[in-house]
Amino acid sequence: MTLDHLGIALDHPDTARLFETLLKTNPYKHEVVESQGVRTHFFGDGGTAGRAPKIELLEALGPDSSVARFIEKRGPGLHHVAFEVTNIEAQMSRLAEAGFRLLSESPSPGADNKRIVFLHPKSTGGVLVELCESTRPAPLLIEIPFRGEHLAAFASGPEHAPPLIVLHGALGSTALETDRLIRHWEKYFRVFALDFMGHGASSAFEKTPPTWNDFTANVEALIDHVQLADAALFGFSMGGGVALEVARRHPNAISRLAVHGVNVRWSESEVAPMTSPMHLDDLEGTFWARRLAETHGQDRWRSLVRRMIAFTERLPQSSNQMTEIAMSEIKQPTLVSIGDRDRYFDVRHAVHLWRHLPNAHLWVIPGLDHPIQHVDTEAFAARVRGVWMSSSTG
Ligand code: CMX
Repeated sequence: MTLDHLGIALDHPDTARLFETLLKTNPYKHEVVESQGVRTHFFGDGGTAGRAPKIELLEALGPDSSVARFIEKRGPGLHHVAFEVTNIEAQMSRLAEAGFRLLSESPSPGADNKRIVFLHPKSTGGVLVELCESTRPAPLLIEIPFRGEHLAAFASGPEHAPPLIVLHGALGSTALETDRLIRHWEKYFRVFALDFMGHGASSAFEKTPPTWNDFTANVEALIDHVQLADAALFGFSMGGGVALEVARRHPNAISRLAVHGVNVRWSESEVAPMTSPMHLDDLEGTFWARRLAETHGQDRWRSLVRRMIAFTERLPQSSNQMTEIAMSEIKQPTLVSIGDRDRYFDVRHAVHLWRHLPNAHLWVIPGLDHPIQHVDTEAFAARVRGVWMSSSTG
């Protein structure tokens, strides 16, 4: 059993804002769970397996909701503690036998794609305890041979749904960054999410610092391996730059595009603030170092950071800048989105890109910083899908 989330009952919807300020992020999703009589707001890692516990803010939908009764009796505040389990029925039998009072005989649907059951607080020392089990099938791992090693891609969603390729950013991975969006998109698409070479579940590829061409070749290997045609393509940050180049080279494979937090024309002064937090001496022992070790492997992350510093330092070279002619060759409908508080990229880059792409929409998101973890997942994923659905591919 691992701690999955803490439930906090709100007596006023505005309290959700307090948590946005406190945690310095937006909820990654909002969800109404009619069967529990609540509206929920989730903060944290987007439900990525093995990550830090989440915070679930609970608003009662009406006076009959158990959350409304709780607030009436005890006031707002900590409402329940939820543990993730892998076999909820087995845990229920074990706990019933041990004398705990279960509030239902079988699990019911809860928020965040979970089956849930509660233990009465009178049998758990005055704390309402929830057990929850994820109902999402694990994505299928595809190992793609590439230059003597392998790339990892994760397939999920209905097999015959339209294909969608999803690309993460530099030093990120599917699990760390894009998985939370995929949980929305996999209801509508057959999603293929790639971990770039050296990143996440892909092999280390330690020999040389990678180039844009190498990362583009990673996506081409996925397209060839799965035989993709007419696919949508989403890329975040570095993945967005790669997505643009893949779309330019392969108009038959890629039919629509969305890029978020992207830049394709760097100056020296923009590169410096990107590389300075990556220096290993300063990184050791930090939260980010722990995240990098979890994401890319304890024995691999330092070497990846070194190679990505070298990659980033070369970005201002003219061969790494996307020309306006190249932009004009990307004919697919494209959504270009960026936060107006992006710590790395000026909004003007997104505007420049939008102006030179022949068929693009621009979406500047107020108050949003660079990390994809900061987007309101459900609203963002729905908007991207909406633009894809309404775009004409001519
Ligand atoms: N934590 C601690 N104690 C709680 C509690 C909570 N969240 N909710 C109620 N209690 C206490 C009450 O204070 C009361 O104690 P006293 O008798 O000492 O005053 C006792 O439990 C019984 O409470 P009650 O108001 O008479 O309420 P009910 O028995 O009708 O319901 C409970 C209590 C826990 C069974 C009910 O709230 C319940 O079924 N909860 C589970 C469902 C739920 O909370 N859903 C919302 C979350 C949804 C989600 O996460 O998706």
